[in-house]
Amino acid sequence: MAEIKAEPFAFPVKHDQLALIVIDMQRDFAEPGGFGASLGNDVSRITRIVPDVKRLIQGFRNAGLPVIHTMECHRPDLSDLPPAKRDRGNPTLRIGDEGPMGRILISGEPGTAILPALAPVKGEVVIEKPGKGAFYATEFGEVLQRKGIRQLVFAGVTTEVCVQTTMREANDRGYECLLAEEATESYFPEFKAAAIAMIRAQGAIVGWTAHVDDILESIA
Ligand code: C5J
Repeated sequence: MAEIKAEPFAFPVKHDQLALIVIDMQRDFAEPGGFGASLGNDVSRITRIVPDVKRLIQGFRNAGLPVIHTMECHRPDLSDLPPAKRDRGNPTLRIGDEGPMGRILISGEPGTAILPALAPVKGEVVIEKPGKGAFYATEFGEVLQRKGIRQLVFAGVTTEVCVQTTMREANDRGYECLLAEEATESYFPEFKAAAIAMIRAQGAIVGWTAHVDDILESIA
């Protein structure tokens, strides 16, 4: 059985069932003027992981393995945005408001797009999700089933919100999940560290974590 060096123990990889899931690498979370910045966050933390996310994506593409992207966003009429989500916190710009990159986290707006360096290529699935998890109110589960995918390598942002939520949803549905440590980030370094520790605690209770180099080596 092929393995990826991982924590808390080796990940038993089945390459014919493996996909990379890139969570929400959107301008709204990574650039000044977007949603992340409107909440008072230092978005430069997010842009720093772009090179590692990029080489992970490239490795999967080179190996002919699926890359699936997600985007957190809402319909222009806000019909999929619960008031509880819109009104949460005290941002300078709320979801749906007009900002310097268009309407915040609205499908089709410039700021909602995936960062150009990580843009999907022809044939790659992009899941638009109104929640933090990728399974809620989307076709994500059906896409995975249709493609015969059972093992998910995760990259993207933020570690403790949309990445961890999706990993937990996937874990409950029977998927084996592996988080690429250098290819995920939080606005809060202590939250990233805690999420990594939680995921792999108690014998990989939510999943495994591994270094990007070790993942790439296994699919080369
Ligand atoms: C957040 C996300 N943090 N993609 N979204 O609101 O993690």
